[in-house]
Amino acid sequence: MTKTYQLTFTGIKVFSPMKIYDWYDGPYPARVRIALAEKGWLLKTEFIPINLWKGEHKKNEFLAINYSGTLPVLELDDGTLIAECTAITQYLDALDPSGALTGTTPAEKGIIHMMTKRAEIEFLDAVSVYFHHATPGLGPEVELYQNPEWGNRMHDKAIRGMHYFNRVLQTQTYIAGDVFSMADIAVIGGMIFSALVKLAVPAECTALREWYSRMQARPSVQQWKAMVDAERLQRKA
Ligand code: GTS
Repeated sequence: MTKTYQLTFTGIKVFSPMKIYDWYDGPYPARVRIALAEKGWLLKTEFIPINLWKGEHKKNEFLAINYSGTLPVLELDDGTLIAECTAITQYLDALDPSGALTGTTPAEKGIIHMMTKRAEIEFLDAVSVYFHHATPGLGPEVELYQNPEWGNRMHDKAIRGMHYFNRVLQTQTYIAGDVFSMADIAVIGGMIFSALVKLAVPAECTALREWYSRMQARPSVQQWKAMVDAERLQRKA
């Protein structure tokens, strides 16, 4: 049985820490960390580092945890493993429907799902393929196959994606409409990855830039950033 919430003798539900396998400054892990922060659970979560730069995510030990060899992965108290940022976010939302990140009405749920998928396909995943194929990526020990032509195509796709989301944001406040959602978090992941690989947001994408400034001011994003900065400092020391 999942014991993420436990009922105490006073009848008050208390939080039992969740376990997440991730790498502290990764853009996909950022999506789940920001979702956790939105719910006020970031500092109550246990993070187990899987070092991407050493290729730990491709070792058999981790592949037994996630067949896809990617981060993040959520492990529940009973050993249940949930990979994929969208699936993890959906799980968190089901625990706390009050701050819905995945929608409340059927239409909202459908649109948020669609825009999240679009954020991945058209932007975030494209930036990721660019990183792994057209740049040194995680280094020669980890990147055993690279296809720079494919990577560069994905670079162009990501830029097209930025223009698409810029158009979306010219007529609405958030990626999936008028409420902040998992779709915004997916595009934030794309922006974080773009910054890491020095993929600049085109100057003419003013709506996207303005939206990102608003997102960066959000307490959840600031909390994620503070956590990453603290760990970066700690690792340097
Ligand atoms: N579809 C997956 C999800 O949404 O969770 C993709 C996860 C993913 O690609 N995660 C990255 C990864 O494991 C983590 S990070 O690059 O953002 O830090 N990449 C390693 C690799 O070799 O692809």
